[in-house]
Amino acid sequence: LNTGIMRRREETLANMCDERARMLQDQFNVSMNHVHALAILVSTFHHGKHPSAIDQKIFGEYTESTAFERPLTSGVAYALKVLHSDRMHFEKQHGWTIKKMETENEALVQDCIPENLDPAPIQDEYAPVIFAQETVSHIVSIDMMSGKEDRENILRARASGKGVLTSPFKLLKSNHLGVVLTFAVYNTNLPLDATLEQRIEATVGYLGASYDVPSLVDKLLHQLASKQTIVVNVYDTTNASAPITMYGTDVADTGLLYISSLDFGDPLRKHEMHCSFKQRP
Ligand code: WA2
Repeated sequence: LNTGIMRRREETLANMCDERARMLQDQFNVSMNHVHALAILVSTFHHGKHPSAIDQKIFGEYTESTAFERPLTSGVAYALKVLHSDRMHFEKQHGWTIKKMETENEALVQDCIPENLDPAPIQDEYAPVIFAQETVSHIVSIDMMSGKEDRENILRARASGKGVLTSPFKLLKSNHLGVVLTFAVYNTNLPLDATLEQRIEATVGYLGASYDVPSLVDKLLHQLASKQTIVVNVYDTTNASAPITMYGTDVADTGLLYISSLDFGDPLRKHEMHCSFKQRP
């Protein structure tokens, strides 16, 4: 093949890949900003108003009718920070016990039927979900600190005051890998240089969004009608020597490969989009 054609082919791949990566990153950024705004909404109208102006019904309706503002998310939910000393009072008030995410029986956890879940064992503190968008109503009453990825996200969110992302993991009631975005909700306006202790003390809850990456990226790529031309894979490359596939299936290399960088706003996580042509020239 002549080098001019080769160069054009490389350029086409780079442009297509960068365009898709930018679209994914922009849509992620848009929804991240809206999840942040939801955290402020909960702070203002649930914690900042007595009595609270938000209950499950209002949260469910509001988040469902604003879902179009959060592309790529499969649902949002709010978990409360509950110390062990407040557990009894909390459970009596809500009329249910705080549930554990992990049980001996993996199948039952994935089904996520609350009656099948065990009560959370005694811990210093819990993060039970009290409000949820209809699409993730199955996580209401589950202690989010009892799941490894969710727990790490909660601890990092409240320590940083920023939106934080998990590594890809299998979400409840889903057969796909997904990621969770978390913002901490505080009961005071913390100074930018607040200490970790101040941040933990001021934390009242956690607003989180789940992203079912494969189905949502699929939807995005379909809008571009190029699925016949290029193969797209998205990776979490936080651990450079062990990338995790978030989207796509590793297919036979057709020679040309182009890598676009992706920035999902959490400096601790690294992501990349890998593109190649489906057919050799
Ligand atoms: N949301 C939906 N499905 C999940 C999940 C989750 N976490 N974890 C596992 N499957 C309420 O960070 C607080 C949402 C967690 C937020």
